[in-house]
Amino acid sequence: MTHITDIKARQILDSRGNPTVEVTVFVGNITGTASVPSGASTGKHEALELRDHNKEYLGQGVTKAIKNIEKKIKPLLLGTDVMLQREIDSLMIEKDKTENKSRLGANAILGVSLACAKVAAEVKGLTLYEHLNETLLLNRNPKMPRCFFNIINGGKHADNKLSFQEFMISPNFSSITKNIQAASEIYHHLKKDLHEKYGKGTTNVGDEGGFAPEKLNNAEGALKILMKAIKDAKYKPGRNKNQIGIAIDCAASEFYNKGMYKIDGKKLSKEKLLHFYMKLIKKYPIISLEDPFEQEDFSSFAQLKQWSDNQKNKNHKIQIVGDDLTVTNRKRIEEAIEKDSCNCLLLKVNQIGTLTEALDVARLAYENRWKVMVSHRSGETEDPFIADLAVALGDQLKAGAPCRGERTVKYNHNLMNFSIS
Ligand code: 2PG
Ligand code: MG
Repeated sequence: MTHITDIKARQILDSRGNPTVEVTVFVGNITGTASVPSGASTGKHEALELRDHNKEYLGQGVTKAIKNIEKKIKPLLLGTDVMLQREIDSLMIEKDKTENKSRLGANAILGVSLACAKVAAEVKGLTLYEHLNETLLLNRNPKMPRCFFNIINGGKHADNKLSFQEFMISPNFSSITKNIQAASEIYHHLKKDLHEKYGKGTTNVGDEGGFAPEKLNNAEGALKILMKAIKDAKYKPGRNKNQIGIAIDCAASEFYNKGMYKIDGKKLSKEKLLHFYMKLIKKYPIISLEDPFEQEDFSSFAQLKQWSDNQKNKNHKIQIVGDDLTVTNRKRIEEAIEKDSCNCLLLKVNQIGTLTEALDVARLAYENRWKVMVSHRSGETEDPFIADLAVALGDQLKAGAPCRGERTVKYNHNLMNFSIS
């Protein structure tokens, strides 16, 4: 028996203390439970997260989404074969009938979609990553992802003056165990270095577990102290094997206004910002830049990518990641492919709202020789789903700092599977 016999949903709290959706899908007495994350620097074109907008929880409650699961989605899916993920997701999309899943709520739909995958894996007797890998039809073996640890937080994720949202390190050893160890050691050296340079009270952490020092107020200051922490921890910053690369999520839409970028106290045109990135790439071992320009500017992304592709020095050929630009949405990704704006897709399941659509665009990205970086949201839960998804895709994972339970649960989950290389 593999048909859905019951669906239950409840409101739980996410890592920022806001309500979110948790769903359990039943196949007889076998269950799968999944919860839905939530972003802060959300792209304009993301699927809609349905919130109550009433007096409870400052309007952030998700009881409408829960009701939609109980009253609309459950009757629709009872009796459906849980192995048919595509059919399940299509039924919900058809019932919703909107472009951005605003009728049922992308949070309602996604909770059910992910919980179905979990129970299907259980029914098959597979791990979730094995089941997802099979569902993907990718012809790739599961593999431990390269991890990106966000250890300095700014932008919308922190109460400080840094304009760029995430400063990440990405250790490049061949084992996940060693990469997590290196990230943790660098993280603790960074804490010491911040204390020494800026004094006490500077190592409080932001939404994703990275430090958010108030006195550190510009991108180069952050890059310099990252380099110091890497060296203090006795690692080598760099772009090669056994070195530590640096990645930035600029989240540029958040500091863009009327044609200008307000960054670290200065106002820059897109041309000046492009030159600033070129300078940083030449000076620091940056391997990946996410959302360097605002979410409608496909052509500035493309200009940076072309400049980087054409560099003779292979160290300056970097990864350009689309997040707010592409929002895990097929149409936006097709536009980015056509305009040659990126070479890596940030994959966030809740930006689009079903697992099937997310897996489809991961395939589309690979067909076009892009990389895929599976990503958490700044508001997370204790659900390690994305850790399995990243292993199933065998590429890259960003899941925050090696600190705070809702982040470490993802890394720890993969450590438990470290026998897969
Ligand atoms: C991002 C994400 C996750 P948020 O911009 O990549 O780091 O942030 O979830 O706030 O959109
Ligand atoms: Mg981003």
